[in-house]
Amino acid sequence: MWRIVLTAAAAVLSLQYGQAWSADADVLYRTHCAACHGADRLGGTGPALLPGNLERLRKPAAITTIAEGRIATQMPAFKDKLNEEEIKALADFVYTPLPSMPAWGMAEMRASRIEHRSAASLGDKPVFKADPLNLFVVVELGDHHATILDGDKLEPITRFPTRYALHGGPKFSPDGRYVYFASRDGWIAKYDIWNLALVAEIRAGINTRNLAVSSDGRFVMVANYLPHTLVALDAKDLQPIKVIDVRDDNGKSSRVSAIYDAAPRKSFVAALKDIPEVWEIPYDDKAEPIFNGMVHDYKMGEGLAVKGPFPVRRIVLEDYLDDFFFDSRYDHLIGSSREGKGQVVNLNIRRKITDIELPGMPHLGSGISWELDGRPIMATPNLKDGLVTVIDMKTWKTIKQVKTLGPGFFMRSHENTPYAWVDVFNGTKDRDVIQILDKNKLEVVAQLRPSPGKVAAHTEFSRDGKYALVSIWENDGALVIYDAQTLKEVKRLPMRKPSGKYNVYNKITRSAGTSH
Ligand code: DHE
Repeated sequence: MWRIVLTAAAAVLSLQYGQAWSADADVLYRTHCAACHGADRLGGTGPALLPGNLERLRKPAAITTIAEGRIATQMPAFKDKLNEEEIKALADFVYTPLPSMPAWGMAEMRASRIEHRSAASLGDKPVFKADPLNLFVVVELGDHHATILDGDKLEPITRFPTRYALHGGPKFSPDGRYVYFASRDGWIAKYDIWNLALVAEIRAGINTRNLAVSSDGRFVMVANYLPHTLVALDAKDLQPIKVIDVRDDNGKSSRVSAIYDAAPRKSFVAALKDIPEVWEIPYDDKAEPIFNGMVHDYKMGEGLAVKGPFPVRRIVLEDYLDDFFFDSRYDHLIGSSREGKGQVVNLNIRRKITDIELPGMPHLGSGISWELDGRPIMATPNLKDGLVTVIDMKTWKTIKQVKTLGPGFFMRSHENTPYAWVDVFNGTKDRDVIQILDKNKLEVVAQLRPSPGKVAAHTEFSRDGKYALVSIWENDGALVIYDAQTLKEVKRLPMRKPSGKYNVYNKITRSAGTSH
């Protein structure tokens, strides 16, 4: 019965808005897509499915995506469940504009904000005995919780519920006391680790990418897919300070691929998904907006000139950036598009300085760097090919493509270990393996299978590099802790699909072996 009602309602809507999709598309969407992409198509664990968000995906490619699934994402293939006509109807449906787009500006954000604890009610010493810098925050996607783990005793201190579907690395305040989380549906949460207490939450977007915390601890900047905005929050209490409309000179708006804090530059750096530009946004109070080297009084939104906090310095490129990585001084940004084109952008002279060979769809957000024979090098796993690409960061040439058992997602190391650990779970086989690369020989020298048959993913090291923690990425999963030198298992803690884990010290000191 409900199917008939829904179908009839969809037909009425379809006629009302003159849309191209058939009534059944609405039902198909609710049955197969809504759980991940949201009943309203505004995104959930999967991205929003709206014409504005699908600009870089032409309709034939969307049809292939629905049929075959999408590499490096949780998007499954539907060709065994849906016939060609149904797949086409769904593609038409997602390219149809919504009758009206929900607004998510200052007013909506302010109304969503929850202050759980006032600063005055929180003590300024840790309420536990463990080393506050050798803690791990472990995100458990299975039941949307996070665990705070003592990195010396390797025991959980507390476990608490999080918002639904956290994604990207949680980011720490410079002293390591607070951690900030972002969920795919836009919720930003501030948690006081010393007091084991949630401080505040705000919904900063409808479909959010990630967040960055300024190196002076004053600001949180949120990158959104929907709306096309960057949102600056006060790191103290998550009050919204400014919404930056993300548009080019012609008014074309864009999703934000990701935002990072470039600490030595005292600025945030954002890459845009639908406009080939990188934006640098200084949080130094005296900064001026600059456009390709010129001070630029640039217009955005309703045509307001942007002065004051968070001026935008724009660098125009020839190609989009989906994923990127920085050198240790944040002079260079190494970026790639999902199509596999790599480029190096010098942030000081504000232009691309060279193209770079990155064929296997690198996951640069997971790249790491170290010194080889006195030269800085970077290494990145690839989402499409079973390769770790190693690049000389002086010449920007590929030194080696190290063959792995399959395409990987995350690569991690530590200053005190000669090894880099890489997972290979983005392929179809050997997804339970972690491979160990020798950082000097640039060869795979060992492999671990922590739970045969179960996906093994994402490594993070303890503060001193003594232990390496690996996730068993299953609902009845675990954190498997290895001695990083002997590669022997030390301990196993049951967890619910632990995804990323983040060591406070390694993050706030910007260890070259991990993401920042
Ligand atoms: Fe992530 C980090 C992009 C899919 C788990 N992922 C990041 C970051 C980016 C990114 C830009 C760095 C943000 C940061 O740390 O602030 N991720 C993407 C994608 O474009 C991609 C391929 C498609 C998408 O759905 O958005 C993608 N990511 C996934 C997953 O399917 C994963 C495996 C499961 C999930 O949670 O959705 C996943 N991504 C992660 C994790 C990190 C991450 C655990 C943080 C790693 C770290 O150590 O910092």
